[in-house]
Amino acid sequence: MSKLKKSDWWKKSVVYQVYPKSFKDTNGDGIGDIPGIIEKLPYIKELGADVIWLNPIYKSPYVDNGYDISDYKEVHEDFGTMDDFDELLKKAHEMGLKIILDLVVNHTSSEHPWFKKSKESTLNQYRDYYIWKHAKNGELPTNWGSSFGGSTWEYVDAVGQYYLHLFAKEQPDLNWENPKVREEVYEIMRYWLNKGIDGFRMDVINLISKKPEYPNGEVINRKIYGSYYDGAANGPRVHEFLNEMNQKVLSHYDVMTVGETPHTNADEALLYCDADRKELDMVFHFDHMHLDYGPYGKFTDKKAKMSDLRDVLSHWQYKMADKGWNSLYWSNHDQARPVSRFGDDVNYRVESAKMLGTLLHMLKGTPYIFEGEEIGMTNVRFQSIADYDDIETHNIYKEFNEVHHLDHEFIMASIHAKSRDNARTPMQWDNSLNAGFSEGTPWLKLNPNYTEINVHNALGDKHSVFYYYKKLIALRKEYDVIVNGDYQLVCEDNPDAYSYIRKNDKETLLVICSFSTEEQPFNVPEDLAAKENSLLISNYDGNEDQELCKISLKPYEARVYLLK
Ligand code: TEU
Ligand code: CA
Repeated sequence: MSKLKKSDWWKKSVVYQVYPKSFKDTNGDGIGDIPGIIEKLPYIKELGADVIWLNPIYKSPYVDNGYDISDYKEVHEDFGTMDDFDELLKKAHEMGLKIILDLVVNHTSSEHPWFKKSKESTLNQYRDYYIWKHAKNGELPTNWGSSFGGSTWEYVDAVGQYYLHLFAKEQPDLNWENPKVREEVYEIMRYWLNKGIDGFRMDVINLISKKPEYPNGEVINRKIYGSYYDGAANGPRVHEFLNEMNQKVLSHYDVMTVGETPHTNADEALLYCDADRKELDMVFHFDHMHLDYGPYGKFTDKKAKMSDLRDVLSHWQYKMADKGWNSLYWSNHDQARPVSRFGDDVNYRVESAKMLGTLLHMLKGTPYIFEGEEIGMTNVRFQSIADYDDIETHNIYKEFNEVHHLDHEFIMASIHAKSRDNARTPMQWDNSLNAGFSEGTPWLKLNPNYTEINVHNALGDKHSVFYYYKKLIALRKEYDVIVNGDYQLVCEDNPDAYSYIRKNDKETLLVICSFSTEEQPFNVPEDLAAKENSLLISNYDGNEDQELCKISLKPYEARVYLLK
């Protein structure tokens, strides 16, 4: 039915993201583990996902929850052993599930043996594995501010220089200009690929090539430091490096790759994921994640406008129409819960969660579901900053408090809206102690609403978000138009509903998603209304057999019609 190449299996796939630390604990230490993921494979299979993306499981001091790796070929002991991993991979494959791992190679942990040697003296072979600079005119080498607060430069007495860290100071940036570093990375990749994993999600992969002149960055959003993006994002050699990685490693395996690329527009994205260029399969852009940024950057408590969302997603759909491929996501381990952020988690939790699922899963691209999204898990609202774990959240609290003198309530409202811990509270399996996540004390408190919102309840209710997601995934397998059809926006001036069609030679799909909390009339364009229609899915009952010319949409209503 489809015109896809066999090696393009990822175009037909749905990815389920597992945050191992918060998924399922089997030994009572309060930390999710690999045996827990094995235990829950049937659940992921039941949902219908094809690929599991695991956040980092490697050895790490855990300053940034595993994104600071001290040994790329060891499994962190909290998660289990390499045998556990091998078993997970085997069991997943037996069930027809693929596994992709997080590749974090813009930086290592400061506890990585390479860095420990690099900072010892200026005369050793690991010296050039990292980025060392002298002060410039008595000042820091650049004005760049790190993602987690403070400067990106840290001074080391023993060598009389500063090293670069775009993230925490415990996450020194690798020097990709050094061919030895690149070979080390390729070797690590081969190690895992030879085990049989099915690909990589590549952490901030567009930051690996820095401008040689190290320009100062613009100071925005009430920050004291400048942005590092102009000097570090999509730098001069990034495509050369990724092309080399593709040629030396990826092209030898049948795998999928998705690069995380902050600060990358659709034209730049095409350079990464145009198949002819042989770099990556797709990237995660952040354009829709930035729509609710404000005077305090990400940590602004503000709602995105539907029309902006429609503009951004449509722009990416059109740009990737012929070349490249979209990755579709509402959330991940760094983002707030979608139903709280883009929907209404108080009055229309189930309806808006389903509407958001519809909108995303009917677009052209590969959908990613972050654990818990499929049961409509919501943001958490801890009252005390002490209940948060995330390094970014703590640094923001400190900065807002000490630099901007904002009051506690204001800061907590921003944290409730945007903290990464919204995504990281443990998975809610049932209404028993700790939501069935752990028999010990969980590393991060649970969202107290687990007594209501949990997998057990979802599986027992045929109207749950879970079964709706399951149906969305099943539709993708059934209708080629969902995978390959062209995208076209319709009724683009409608203030409340986002609607589009997907079209191939034979069929047309009409997708209508209301973002309004009120009932609203919706005029289906005449040429579409004139066609024979069947309703494939809707988040409200009783919509079958309606005349299509003029319909009325209930709060957060979503409908998908197949037109012939
Ligand atoms: O995130 C990269 C990234 O762009 C983040 O700065 C993101 O914008 C931020 O978390 C939003 O608040 C990746 C990982 O996904 C993240 O978990 C890591 O902390 C980071 O890289 C460093 O490895
Ligand atoms: Ca455990």
